[in-house]
Amino acid sequence: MRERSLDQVRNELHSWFLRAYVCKVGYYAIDLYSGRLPLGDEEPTKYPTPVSKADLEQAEKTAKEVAEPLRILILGRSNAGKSSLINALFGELTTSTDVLPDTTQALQPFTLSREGLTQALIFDSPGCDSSFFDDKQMLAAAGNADLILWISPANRPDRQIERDSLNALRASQAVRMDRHPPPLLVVASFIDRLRPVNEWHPPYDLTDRQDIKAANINAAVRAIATDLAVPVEQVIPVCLLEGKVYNVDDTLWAAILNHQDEALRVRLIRCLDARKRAEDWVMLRRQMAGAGRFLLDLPEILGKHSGR
Ligand SMILES: Nc1nc2c(ncn2[C@@H]2O[C@H](COP(=O)(O)OP(=O)(O)OP(=O)(O)O)[C@@H](O)[C@H]2O)c(=O)[nH]1
Ligand SMILES: [Mg+2]
Repeated sequence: MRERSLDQVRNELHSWFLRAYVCKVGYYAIDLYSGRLPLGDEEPTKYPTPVSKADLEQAEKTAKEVAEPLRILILGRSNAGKSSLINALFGELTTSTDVLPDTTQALQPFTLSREGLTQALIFDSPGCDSSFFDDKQMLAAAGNADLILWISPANRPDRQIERDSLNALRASQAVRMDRHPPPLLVVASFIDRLRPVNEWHPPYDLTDRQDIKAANINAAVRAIATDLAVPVEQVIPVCLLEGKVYNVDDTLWAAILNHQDEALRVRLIRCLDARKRAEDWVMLRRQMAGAGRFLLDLPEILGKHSGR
């Protein structure tokens, strides 16, 4: 009798494991051969992911049902002009800036709606060299970003801190084979502080070698591109000082829009990943429920067989 009961349990377990196994294999086979196409019919960006939903609530203080926003992350060292860039993009005072470092002490989302740009969440951040923002926090924020704007002050040639942070960022992106790294634009701020310091007569033609200020801006852009290992055309020189803002609404904005398609692809893969995680949880829950039901039924099954 005991042997027969054990046989029965073994058979039940065997078929349960087999079912779970077929389920899992089927799931990953679809995932693999469909090139990570969504398993459902719905557009994966139609609703915000849980992380964006929380950020939208923080930014808007209301819970609206909107599509997944494009997530733009501003990074850079302390006092680089990260918050000033937010204000320049919004055209009004949106976040605090100060000559003292560590003015921004936490990641702060803002909703950004501009013509030509998909509804976006733009994140101000503390400096990458600040005690308020360690590498882990920076990498987590970058892992959820579709476009990164790295602010580098043109008048500070000591860029090792920035290079180290960017290297950490690139290393973390390199190991994520399932994700596409977000495009990175470098915004060279403080160009008004380049020599001759007292001269400020924009617009500047960077190809004009006779103009010392323009030549110095050009040299700083090239130095930043080399120091941070980015293509020179991805470095945009700007001035972000309130009242003196230069090159943001035209050149920087055009560069952001130029990278929008790539950023939207990053958003799609990010949403597919979020959906897959959610589906994994649903499947795990289902399997746990199935296993629970089987274990609950087990005494009855055993009783039936022992009574036979
Ligand atoms: N001259 C000049 N000043 C700038 C420029 N960008 C920012 N500033 C000034 O630099 C100071 C620091 O700017 P923030 O925007 O607060 O810099 P941040 O990167 O947000 O700094 P933290 O939040 O402390 O990390 C402020 O006083 C700004 O007005 C610029 O392009 N030129
Ligand atoms: Mg700030």
